[in-house]
Amino acid sequence: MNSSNTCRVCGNEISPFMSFGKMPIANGFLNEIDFKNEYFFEMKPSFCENCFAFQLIDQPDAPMMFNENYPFFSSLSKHMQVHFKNFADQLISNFLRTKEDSFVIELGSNDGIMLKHFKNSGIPHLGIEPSKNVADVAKKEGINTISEFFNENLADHILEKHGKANIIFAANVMCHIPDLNSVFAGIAKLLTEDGILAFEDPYLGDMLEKVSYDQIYDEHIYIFSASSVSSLCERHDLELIDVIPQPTHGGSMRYFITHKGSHKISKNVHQILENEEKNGFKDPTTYIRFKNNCEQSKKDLVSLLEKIKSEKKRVVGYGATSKSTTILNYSGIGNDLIEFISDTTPLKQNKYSPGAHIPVRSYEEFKKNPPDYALLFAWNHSNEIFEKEKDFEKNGGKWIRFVPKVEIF
Ligand code: DWN
Ligand code: ZN
Repeated sequence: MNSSNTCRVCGNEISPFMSFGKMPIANGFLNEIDFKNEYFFEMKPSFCENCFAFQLIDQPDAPMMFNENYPFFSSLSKHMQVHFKNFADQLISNFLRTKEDSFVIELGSNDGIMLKHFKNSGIPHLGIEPSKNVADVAKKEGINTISEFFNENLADHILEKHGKANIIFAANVMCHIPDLNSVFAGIAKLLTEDGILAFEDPYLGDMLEKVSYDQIYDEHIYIFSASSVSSLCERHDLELIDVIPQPTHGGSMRYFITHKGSHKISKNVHQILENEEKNGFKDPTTYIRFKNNCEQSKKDLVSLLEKIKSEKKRVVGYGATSKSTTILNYSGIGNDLIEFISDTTPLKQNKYSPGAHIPVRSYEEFKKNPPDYALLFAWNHSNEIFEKEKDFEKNGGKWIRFVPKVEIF
């Protein structure tokens, strides 16, 4: 367990502003025989008043979360495939002078969903992906990948072997890594003088506004704001030069970072920092309000599901997301309220959801026996899902969502 009562970024004292209670490994889908040995930790978020890093007090050790059984494969979403193609195109056209003489690195490259576009353009590249089974998928596609955790040490090895990188990028990865100082120190060494770090993660502003507290789970040790990213950069002589909001994963932010003084700072950066200040991101009372909103959202969801149960209607979960582990365990929702969760990932199917132990079934079962209500756990993929579920709606099926508020629609 990685526990800290001091801020992992700046060392300031921190304390939790709430507890979500006992949580299992969010992607620890399990068999019945493993119920008795299931691992739990108390999930308590906190906020650093010095460097503004929103973080968990405790996080399970990395190999408990990312290992050869990691069940999340980015390429399963068609919309995310398009998103990452666009991200790759943006980086190639804006930040690479030549293709062949460049070198790019992706941290947490998963199944190669983004890096393959660099490979296909003949750009020397390296993916770093600690979950071996996922890294193997990328390797099979001919994408150069090593299965390691990135830190300053690994950066030294890469530097020795490959030299400096023109672009380092990461998507939905940085917020998973507890020792960001080691990661940023490594990045500062690895980036060429005019190199660029581009990364994106769920944005604190969206989470506070939409009460999407399901963004918080073991893997997501941080939820970033521009203020916290900017403060982290300063510690490493780096500089936040641009930010671009993204619609993915329920509202994300893409950050562009360089060595200090090497690029012009966009006005977006000044604007977002001002907005965050104005909207109370640095004010502890904002987080007390968030806590109250989480409690209300949980009450609303449980009473809606209980009402539906009393009407003897069927509810099935749609998407066994990591996020659903937080919703189900914080709200105490189990198999009595949700019949099963439908998911397209073979590694999750015919297992049970972490902690709540709701059976996970294939998508074919959802199609064969559609419920009265589908609880939209994969709400961040709404557009993609609604496109393919027109029949469900036509046949009288209804959706339940809990972001931005609990409702049937
Ligand atoms: O940061 C992270 C993000 C990027 O991905 C990781 N820590 C883990 C993971 O989080 P998640 O599990 O909450 O991600 P998704 O993308 O919301 O998961 C969607 C789940 O729903 C997958 O298991 C696939 C499934 N799904 C489905 O059954 N039918 C997804 C779609 C689009 C569908 O149509
Ligand atoms: Zn701090």
